[in-house]
Amino acid sequence: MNIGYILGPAGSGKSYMTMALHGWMNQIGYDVITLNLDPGVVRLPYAPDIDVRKWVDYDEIIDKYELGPNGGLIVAMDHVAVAMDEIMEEINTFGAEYMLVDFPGQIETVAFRSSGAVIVNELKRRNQIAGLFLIDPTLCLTASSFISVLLFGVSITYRLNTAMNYIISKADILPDERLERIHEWSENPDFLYQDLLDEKMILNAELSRRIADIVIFREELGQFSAVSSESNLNMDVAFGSLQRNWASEDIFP
Ligand SMILES: Nc1nc2c(ncn2[C@@H]2O[C@H](COP(=O)(O)OP(=O)(O)OP(=O)(O)O)[C@@H](O)[C@H]2O)c(=O)[nH]1
Ligand SMILES: [Mg+2]
Repeated sequence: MNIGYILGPAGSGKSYMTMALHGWMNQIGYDVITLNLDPGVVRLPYAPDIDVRKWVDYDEIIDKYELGPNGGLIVAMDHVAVAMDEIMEEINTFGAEYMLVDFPGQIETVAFRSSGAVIVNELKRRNQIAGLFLIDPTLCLTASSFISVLLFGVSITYRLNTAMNYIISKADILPDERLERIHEWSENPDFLYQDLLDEKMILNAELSRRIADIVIFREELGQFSAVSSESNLNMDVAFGSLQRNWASEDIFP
């Protein structure tokens, strides 16, 4: 099975992207299912085929262990990890060719904890994995915020050890000139560096320079295509980037 992780900071549009890409793939005729990996989510814009909430009761965990929202999610993800055998069994009953995984808003609970490693390793067993890392347009308004979110994405990618494409979400609310500038940044780190200097981000100019060089390593991060779950803009591009990474996993297992 080819598995697509849908990742990104809180509120970046993961669940809507899961819904939109699933709808788009279905329409083309692909055999695709969805997995909700967020035990704490209250409302989803789509009906997941597999939902970890079937195995884990977030509210009960919070009450039982007297935890706050983040502590509750951490313990809930531990419970998801324990249930992974059963969850994989249910996933396999579909016999689908593709699966999209809607990650929790608090990605750290997956990326930075051992229960997350158990979950992603189970998913990876005998399957090809590729990811889409969503960047909210509000984080593309300045060079420093863009670099910050890319560093976060690189950190998550590094932890998950998964091929990843970085895409801009909610393109329908992104002005054309902003998109233009992002493309210039992605073509040439000098532009990004220049905008950092214009922002007076010169506390450590050499560090900024090096970071700009690292995050704008195009072959690694993709071309920052902009997608919209509202208008379905560039769903084909997002799918194409997943497919390229699934195919290369076939070649380099
Ligand atoms: N205009 C516009 N809004 C969007 C788009 N995708 C998502 N949104 C809005 O962004 C908000 C967050 O979207 P979600 O898909 O729930 O984001 P998420 O990353 O799953 O959020 P968490 O799981 O809580 O981290 C919602 O209010 C959506 O309506 C889009 O393509 N265009
Ligand atoms: Mg979500």
